[in-house]
Amino acid sequence: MTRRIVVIANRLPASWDGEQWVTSPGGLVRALEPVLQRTGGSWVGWSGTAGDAPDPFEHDGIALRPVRLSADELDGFYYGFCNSAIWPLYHDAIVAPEFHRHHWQPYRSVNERYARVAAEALQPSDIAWVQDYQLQLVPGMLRAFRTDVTIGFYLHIPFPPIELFSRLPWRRQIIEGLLGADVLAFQTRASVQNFARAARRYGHAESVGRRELNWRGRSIKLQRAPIAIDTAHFETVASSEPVQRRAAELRHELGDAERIILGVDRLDYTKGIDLRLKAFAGLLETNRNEPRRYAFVQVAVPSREDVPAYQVLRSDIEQLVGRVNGDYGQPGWSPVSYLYRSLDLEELISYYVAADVMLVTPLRDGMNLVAKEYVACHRDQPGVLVLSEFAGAAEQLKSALLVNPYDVDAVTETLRVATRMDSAEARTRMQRLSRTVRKEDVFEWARDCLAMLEAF
Ligand code: ADQ
Repeated sequence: MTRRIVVIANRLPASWDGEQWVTSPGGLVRALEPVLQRTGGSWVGWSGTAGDAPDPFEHDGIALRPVRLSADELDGFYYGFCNSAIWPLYHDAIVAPEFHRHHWQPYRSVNERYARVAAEALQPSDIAWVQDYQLQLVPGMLRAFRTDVTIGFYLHIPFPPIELFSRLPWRRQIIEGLLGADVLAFQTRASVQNFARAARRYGHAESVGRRELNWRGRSIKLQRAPIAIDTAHFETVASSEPVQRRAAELRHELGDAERIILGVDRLDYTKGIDLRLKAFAGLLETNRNEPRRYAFVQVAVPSREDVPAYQVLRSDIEQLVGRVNGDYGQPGWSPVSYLYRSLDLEELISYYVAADVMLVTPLRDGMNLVAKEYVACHRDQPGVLVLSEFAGAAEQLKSALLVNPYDVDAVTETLRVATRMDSAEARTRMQRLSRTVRKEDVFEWARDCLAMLEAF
């Protein structure tokens, strides 16, 4: 990789903790940091604080270019269009998407601001790499400002089937915005196909084979590039002495239940936390004679607390936790432990290590990194992954127990199988999963994506 890369994402890769800039956790930053440092690249994004943006500055060897967002823009662009229209629409309309002109207008103007800041940061022959659903108009806008750079776009969430996408009042503008890119990359084959169909219908693009479009005289490549994790890091931390000790402690704190089942998600209606709790209640119901055999831990990270649908979800889930514990608990013991907070990485990994069964049952998910993280933490220790068919990860993690998360009885039955699986089968399945997450880690993902852009 020799060309300079400018990443354009909703957020900068660092946030202000009141005293200093701290690098944000997560695989994307971890994978891209070394490439950006080596090629003298930069990153365009919002700092996380509404109001005036800080001047451009350097952090960890990367030039950061903050984009200004006012509190009003944040309401219309981020909470409004991004998270009340696009997010639900692209996730199967699990919650009804809200389409408002007063959200679309700030989406457009904020996208234009990102494109302008990026255009200033770019030099001839650079690669501009735009990230995710918040910035779908940026590729087209950027192309209007700069014709001397290569433009890539990566969608972290699913691209929906045309039957859903066609509801969007601004579907043509979104398609034309995305078609400004030279390479459009998605998590799954299904998303690639969905996008190609929408581009033909609403952008009048022509397909040239399965992975290329022709649009207004330009060739546009479509790529399937499932995102991944820093597998080696998770493996190392999981086998470290403090984590092993903490995992044993957690098992004890959970009443030394025979089987510990774990769910870890941002608190989001796409994650299927409510149906999962009902499935666990089904397992308890059929095992009333062994009340303390199973413990279920649900860790939920606070998310988008200003969006009404998320407030309703939180209270629904809390009621459900109360009901299951009321129905099946005993004095001094509750079958569901519910933690509404973010955990630091070491503590999160201790939970992964402690869990016999990981229950990942989103109703729709672009990829789901939690599933991959659990596998990485169980390379040398028993564990069973139950995974929704509707997570992008299911295209790769075929040796998991795959379930339809809407079928509560089937999830209960799968949980029963998972909690009783003999250790030889569990080991074989985990070894296969482990090979996949080792081979296809986040560094491989970044290499794949950037190689495609570099070749353009
Ligand atoms: P998310 O919807 O946030 O991501 P996911 O892929 O599971 O979903 O990533 C969540 C990340 O948050 C994981 O790395 C996990 O470790 C971390 N996390 C979860 N719970 C935590 C907790 N309690 N404390 C601390 N950290 C926690 C979006 C898309 C996904 C896609 C990713 C990446 O919705 O489909 O996989 O982007 O592209």
